[in-house]
Amino acid sequence: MTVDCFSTHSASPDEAETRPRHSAPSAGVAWEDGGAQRFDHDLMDAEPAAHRTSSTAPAEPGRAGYVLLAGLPNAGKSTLLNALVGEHLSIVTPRAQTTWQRVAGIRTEAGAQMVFLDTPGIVTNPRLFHRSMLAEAEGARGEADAAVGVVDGTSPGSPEQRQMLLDFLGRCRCPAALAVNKADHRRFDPGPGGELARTLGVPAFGISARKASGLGPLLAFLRSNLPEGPFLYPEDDIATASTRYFVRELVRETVFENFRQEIPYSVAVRVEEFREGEDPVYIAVSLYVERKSQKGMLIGKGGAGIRAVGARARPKIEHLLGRRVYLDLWVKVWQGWTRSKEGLSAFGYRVPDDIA
Ligand SMILES: Nc1nc2c(ncn2[C@@H]2O[C@H](COP(=O)(O)OP(=O)(O)O)[C@@H](O)[C@H]2O)c(=O)[nH]1
Ligand SMILES: [Mg+2]
Repeated sequence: MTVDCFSTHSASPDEAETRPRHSAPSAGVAWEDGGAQRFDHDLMDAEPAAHRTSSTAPAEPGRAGYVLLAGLPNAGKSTLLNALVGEHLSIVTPRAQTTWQRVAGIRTEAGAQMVFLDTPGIVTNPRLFHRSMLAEAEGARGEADAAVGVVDGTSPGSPEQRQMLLDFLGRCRCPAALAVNKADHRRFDPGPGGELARTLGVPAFGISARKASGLGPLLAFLRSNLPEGPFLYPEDDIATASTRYFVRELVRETVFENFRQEIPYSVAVRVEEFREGEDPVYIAVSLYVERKSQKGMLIGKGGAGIRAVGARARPKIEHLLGRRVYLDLWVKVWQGWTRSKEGLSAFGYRVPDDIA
């Protein structure tokens, strides 16, 4: 396997803050060519969950549970998760099907803890890749204590899509509500969403996930419908996944920002090394494409394409970690990974039950 390596690192180490929450050092980019790749350890998910500060699990009585966020692609599910948790946890792009795994974000308030599960959009595409994502959404539905169907108030979707959403939400065995999203948009029309809610026999709430407005009544509904019980996670936690997971997602999000057409959907990202003990933190990330021709496109002329990904992803990762980062990006080919169950499972995608 041929491998290309590209590194980006902080240009001015001395300027780094201990916790650059909103201002990361400016991007300086170095490009290195070639080099051998090591796969000697895979620490995937070996680190503790992302959290604001460390704490011990609380014993506060109250309500707690998992809340499913489900809907058609582009409805605003990931934007809503981020608004509910108050952090950028889930990838948001104007393009469909960028969330591929459930992303859990935690909101803890006095007496209630909600673990929101952002899921891939509901689609009926026979390709294994899309079926994998639908299986992920269905799996999350099975675990939910409450569900929010997110609908795009500016675009009702086709009759087939609406039926699919109805079927999907109709199979929830828990209290549910609809969030009719994008109320800030001039083309917002709550009509079709309201009709869907009536058909399902659930309440509808008009919201704007982008502006984080209208969330109060939705949250009140969820709070009163969650099971009584102790909190599931420490109060300060905002996510259940490891830092590595978010590093991977930030690189993937950047590929979506920088590339058009099929490239982003063909890229699987894997964190190969994460050396927190070093300053800057050393992170090696592999980007797998499906075909040799895509490798050339991702790398770009003279490495410009992949360097741009590194330059844009690195400040996001530095913001997440609050540390300076040396980011090594490696581009590799895994022929047809989205079409094989070995490829899907190697990158953590769910393999639908009927072909597992
Ligand atoms: N105007 C407006 N746009 C939104 C809102 N919520 C999401 N969007 C946009 O809709 C697109 C899809 O959002 P995303 O959260 O990725 O949708 P998902 O596919 O359901 O996860 C993105 O371009 C968002 O910026 C909203 O409340 N108002
Ligand atoms: Mg999404």
